[in-house]
Amino acid sequence: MSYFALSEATAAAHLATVPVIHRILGGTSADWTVREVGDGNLNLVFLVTGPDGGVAAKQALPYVRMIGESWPLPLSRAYYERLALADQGRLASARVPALLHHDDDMALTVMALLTPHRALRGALIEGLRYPLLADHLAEFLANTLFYTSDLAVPAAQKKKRIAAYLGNTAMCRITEDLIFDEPYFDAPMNWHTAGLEDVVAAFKADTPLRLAVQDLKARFLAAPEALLHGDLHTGSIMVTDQDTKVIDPEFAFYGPIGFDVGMILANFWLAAFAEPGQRPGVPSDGWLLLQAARLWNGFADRFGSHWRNLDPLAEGGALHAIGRHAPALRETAIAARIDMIWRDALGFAGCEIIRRILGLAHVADLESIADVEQREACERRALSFARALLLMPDHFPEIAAVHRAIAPALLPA
Ligand code: SR1
Ligand code: MG
Repeated sequence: MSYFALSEATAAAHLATVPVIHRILGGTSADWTVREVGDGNLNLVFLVTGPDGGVAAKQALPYVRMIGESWPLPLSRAYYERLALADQGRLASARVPALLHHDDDMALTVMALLTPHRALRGALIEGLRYPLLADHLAEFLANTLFYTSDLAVPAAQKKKRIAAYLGNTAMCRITEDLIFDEPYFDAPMNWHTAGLEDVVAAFKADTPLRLAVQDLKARFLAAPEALLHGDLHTGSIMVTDQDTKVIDPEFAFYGPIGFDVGMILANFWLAAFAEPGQRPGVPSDGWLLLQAARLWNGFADRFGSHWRNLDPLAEGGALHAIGRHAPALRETAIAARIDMIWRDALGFAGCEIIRRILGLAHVADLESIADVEQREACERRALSFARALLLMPDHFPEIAAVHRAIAPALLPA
């Protein structure tokens, strides 16, 4: 079938041609309810419910939804998303939605309906708390990043997996431009809260900052360490009290492990910086920073455990060999590797915070602060912190040091 964009009017009839979907929904397509709920920047998302159950159908558009047809984007991103969902599903099955159906021609992926889940970003803005969230995210990150890396996968096999994702260039290009370049020059689609003009000008003129960001761009471009989600912000996470699912891996490719880790930490930190503006006068309960710490520490612990649990006699990945030839060095190697990931994550987090305030794609955590002066104050504090992450990583040898630096910014406005 050749591609056409589905609508609320046509989605049911189209999905009714897929037997597995028909079985899950029950009845006939006339009994089904379809709602298009996509609120991300790129795609259509249909929630379809029938007498017996529901599904979520995600369809790529041939352009960037938030901008329109003037910014074309290949449908092939749906192919890479399905590939990543399958790979991540093997490594962290409880943390990704079940894949039910995929159609490359229609750029359509149908997944189990996540209910009663909701997107994490909106829930955090409302001040909701989730007891298992940080552990679940640590599990997702450690499993997907460790078990696709050179620690676990033999070199020839790993190169084949890198190759399998190499074509996702248009999505990588969005990240290359929007995160690492555009916030630092007068890109036409940049925008910012009124009042931040001095910071915009200062960042453009900040040579050490721009060079630090370029170093991270170089890591992003040329460090295929593991299969990344590639866009791990709080809008890509669905939650309930008991469950966490990571969705939307359409930016997936093999890149530096610290990128995924830094993206999600940055989004927790952005939520924390937004809190005083969201709830003026209310002291922070510190939960967001606690989650960031639990997430990082949980990730580092699991990453180390996965390494220690590798079969010492198996071939494993190329970086596993040291464990066989020099077992006494293994603990040092684990600590050094985790430290490298931490350093990268700090830098990538700094880039993410800056682009979410000065670039094209902002976050609702800050944008929903109605009082412009409050918003500007929160954003100034976040930008100054992000600059410190990029230029003074030695000041933050562990996450507790980061949180000591952030804490004063969380005092009631
Ligand atoms: C044009 S796409 C803008 C942003 O939305 C996606 O979710 C990614 O974060 C991308 O950078
Ligand atoms: Mg997305």
